[in-house]
Amino acid sequence: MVNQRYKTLVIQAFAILGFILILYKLANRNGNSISSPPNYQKLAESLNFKNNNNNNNIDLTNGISFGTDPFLGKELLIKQYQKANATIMTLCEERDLKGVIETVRKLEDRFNKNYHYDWVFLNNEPFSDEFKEKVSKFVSGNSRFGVIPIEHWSYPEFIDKEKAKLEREKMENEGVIYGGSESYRHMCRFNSGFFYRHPIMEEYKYYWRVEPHVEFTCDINYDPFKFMEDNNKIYGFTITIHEFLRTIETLWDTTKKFIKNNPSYLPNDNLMKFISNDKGESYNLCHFWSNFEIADMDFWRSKEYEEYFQFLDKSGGFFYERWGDAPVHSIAVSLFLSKDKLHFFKDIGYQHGVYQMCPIEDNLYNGNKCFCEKENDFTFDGYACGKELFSAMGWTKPDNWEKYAD
Ligand SMILES: Nc1nc2c(ncn2[C@@H]2O[C@H](COP(=O)(O)OP(=O)(O)OP(=O)(O)O)[C@@H](O)[C@H]2O)c(=O)[nH]1
Ligand SMILES: [Mg+2]
Repeated sequence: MVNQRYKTLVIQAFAILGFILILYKLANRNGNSISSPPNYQKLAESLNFKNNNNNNNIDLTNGISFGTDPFLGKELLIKQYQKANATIMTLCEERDLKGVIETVRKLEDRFNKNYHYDWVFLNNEPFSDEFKEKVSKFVSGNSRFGVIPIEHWSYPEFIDKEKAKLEREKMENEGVIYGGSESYRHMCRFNSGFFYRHPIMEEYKYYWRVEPHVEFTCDINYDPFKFMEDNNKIYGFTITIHEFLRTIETLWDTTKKFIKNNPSYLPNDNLMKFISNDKGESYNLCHFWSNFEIADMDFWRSKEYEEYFQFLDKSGGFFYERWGDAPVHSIAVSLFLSKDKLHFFKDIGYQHGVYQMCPIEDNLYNGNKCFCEKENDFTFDGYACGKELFSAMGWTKPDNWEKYAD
């Protein structure tokens, strides 16, 4: 009898012990939360992420998106991710506060909340503490605020200010957009030849230029900076458009003089066909709309571009006409780069003012949760330069392009 009770007790004890053991195992499998701290490195490796040899970071460019893995935790993945040496950049003024926050919230929502890239704000005047505080709250990376040195935002000594004033008045009377604006000209010249020399920007290689009040209409489920780096791209864009001839009347002749002096700066496989319909005789006014740019600043810092900018600057066209940084950048990348260094971000839905790029291919539109009307896509509009671009690049247009052209 006693023996029987003893046996039952032993069996019960083993059953309880077994039950505790099973519970312990289960707890360990479901989140590592009970006994020991989780080994995320091991977990990540077990999920087959590529290990980056030189720094032991995990390369997730071909992996999952950060927001989707409840097992590893987003923050941890972000910490281990090897980001590109890159920053988002916005040139703006104090009065742009609302538009800046609007833009920041949109790009954070669609992209940067998963990557935490820095965001540099530049101004020709100091930002107030209030502006900095209010904006920083919405940036998931570091917010950095820089004042532009006066020599990057003023008249060089070779400019005749009286002549510049007369030309501005003329353009204003003709109703040319921003024709009478002095600050617009400083802005265009700064964006053409100086932003990448700002001490804060000098710390980075890649930048993504964004403006106040713009829209990002699709999710960006990968890192465009890493894309640029991994694919050796130098200049990325979303929208092409024609320039107003009146603002750049002598830009092409000045460029032709520069080319004549430096023919070796033009690789054979450049994109001259995009900007000229007659092998360089004249400019067809096509350019990449530079309010959106993802690019490698080493190009702007190169000997070729630096000499080109200096040559243009000396001719005075930034002040006597109203040369925009968009045609200047576009001409330079089209002439001095092999065309495979350029990239059309046809998946990044983007709107600036009345023009937008809305992905017209179904897989992109549906896969990236786009919130835009394909009918409004500007790519193949007559005033855009999509047709010139696809032809110059030798690309096949999407099957449905005619449906969205006009
Ligand atoms: N700090 C500063 N930023 C400026 C100034 N003028 C323009 N910007 C910025 O430079 C960029 C381009 O200026 P915009 O006025 O948007 O020029 P735009 O895109 O050609 O013209 P819109 O079609 O009106 O947008 C924007 O990011 C502006 O915030 C200025 O005087 N000071
Ligand atoms: Mg703008």
